[in-house]
Amino acid sequence: MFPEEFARVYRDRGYWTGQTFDDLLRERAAAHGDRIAVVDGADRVSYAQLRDRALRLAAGLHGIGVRRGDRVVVQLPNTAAYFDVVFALFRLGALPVFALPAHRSAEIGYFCAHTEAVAFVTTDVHEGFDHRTLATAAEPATLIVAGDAGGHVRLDSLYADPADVARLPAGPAADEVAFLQLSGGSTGLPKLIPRTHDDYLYSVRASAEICALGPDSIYLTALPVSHNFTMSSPGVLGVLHAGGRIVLAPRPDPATVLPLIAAERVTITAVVPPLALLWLEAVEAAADRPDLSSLAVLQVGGAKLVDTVAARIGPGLGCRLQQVFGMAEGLVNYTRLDDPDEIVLHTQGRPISPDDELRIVDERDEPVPVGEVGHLLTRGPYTIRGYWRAAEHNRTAFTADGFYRTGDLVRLRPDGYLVVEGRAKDQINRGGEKIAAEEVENHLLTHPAVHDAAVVAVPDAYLGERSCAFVVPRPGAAPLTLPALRRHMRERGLAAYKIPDRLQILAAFPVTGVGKVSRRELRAALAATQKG
Ligand code: AMP
Ligand code: DBH
Repeated sequence: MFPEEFARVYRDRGYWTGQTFDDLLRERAAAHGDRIAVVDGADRVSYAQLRDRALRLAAGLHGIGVRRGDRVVVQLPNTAAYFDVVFALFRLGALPVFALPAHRSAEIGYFCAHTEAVAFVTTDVHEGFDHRTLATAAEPATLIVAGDAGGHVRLDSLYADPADVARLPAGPAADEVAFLQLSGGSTGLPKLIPRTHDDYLYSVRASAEICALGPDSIYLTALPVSHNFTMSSPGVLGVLHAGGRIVLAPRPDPATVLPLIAAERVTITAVVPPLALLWLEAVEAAADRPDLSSLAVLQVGGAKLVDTVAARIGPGLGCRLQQVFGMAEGLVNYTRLDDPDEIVLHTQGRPISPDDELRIVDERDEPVPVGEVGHLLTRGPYTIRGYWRAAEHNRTAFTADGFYRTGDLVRLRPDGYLVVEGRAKDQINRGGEKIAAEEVENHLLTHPAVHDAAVVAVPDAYLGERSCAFVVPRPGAAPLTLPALRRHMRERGLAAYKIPDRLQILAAFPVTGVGKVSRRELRAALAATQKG
């Protein structure tokens, strides 16, 4: 994972403490067992109960053969069961692979196959989709279902007796990989991100401090709980570290979330920019202004927040805005709670750690002058040195000396704050949901009427960006329509957010000069036709 000379420094400086996720929960349950850790509707789980549930589930999972080092794909909505499952796996040293509720058979099948998962934990029916239908895609992984299992293994049946807990083998060490997080990616197949207990918990502890979390903090989980932002910036793990309370929202729409903030006296929550705008507009339009007096901080991240919306958040919601620019690969930047408005409204923050190293470089990896836009490269105590089982991709995704190429174009201000100016990677950022152009193109190419395809971002007033598929039809094929193409993608089991929003038919792709155009140049040329 990390070269030994770096690991030594990160330990010496107190970043890596040797604490595992299991240690964290044990310590918190001992310190404030009776306090409520998780609120999921009527279900209110104390720290002691969470610890007990996780251990009994660990024993049950061990009983069906889940072992230290095994991978288990986890796809759960924002429910208390999520915490039981991940802390059970952490106790065993089995690695959760964090799928999103939006993922379908294409993604789940790939995650299970690529990680050789022994089990796939999901729910019964969520937002109208029957997740049990993913069983075939997940095979040979055992399907474990929270809720009505329909003949598969019922999660509820796996909570073993306390006696079995006592017989559990020793758990993992803190320098081992704890889980695999997803990358938004820019390649044909999604990449998986191995995070260790040591490195991740450092980012969690430091984030909790930056965000001033304490035992009185009440964090609303509006985004999917397994998203890296929600998990760790400071997210649900930051709250557990601080001894605070997590309130789970089943979905992030204003009608669900605003009453929950009022009823549970939520103090902090995290959203992507389109949600911030949606909440703002709902509050401004409400005849009866919802009581948001408890809300101290709204974190916004995942995609660039435009200045005009940033300026409306404080006055409109009566809370402090915090911009968060992070990535599941590691580096997370925050504006600080006591920063002046000029910084909070116009920058995407500065790194967590004094040992986060940033390089802003040009196309030849040469540093650009301070204040100029360049590619952001980073290395540090909680940034990965390579994707999981992706040796070839890692040769280009990282520099020879271990810096991660973020693919983001940024400007570093003299005061150390970053401004995100754009992106060099082949990705669409659809309101915080990342889409790899090549992955979608590969699916488009399976349609019999598609000769060639390129997927690019087009500007969108609400989401920031949407995706547009440029398609060159196969000669003689029946005319292509967007609904037909979208149906084809759905039938292939692709997550809905990756399915192109728009379709543009072209007789041929533009050719610049002689010879073959690179896919990158092609996407850039097509995107340019969409501006303005
Ligand atoms: P991922 O690597 O899939 O975790 O996605 C992280 C990427 O999301 C970053 O590299 C950025 O491209 C984008 N991102 C996250 N937060 C922000 C932000 N506050 N402003 C602009 N882009 C962001
Ligand atoms: O977009 C992200 O991946 C992201 C945004 C904010 C992230 O991973 C994070 C904070 O930790």
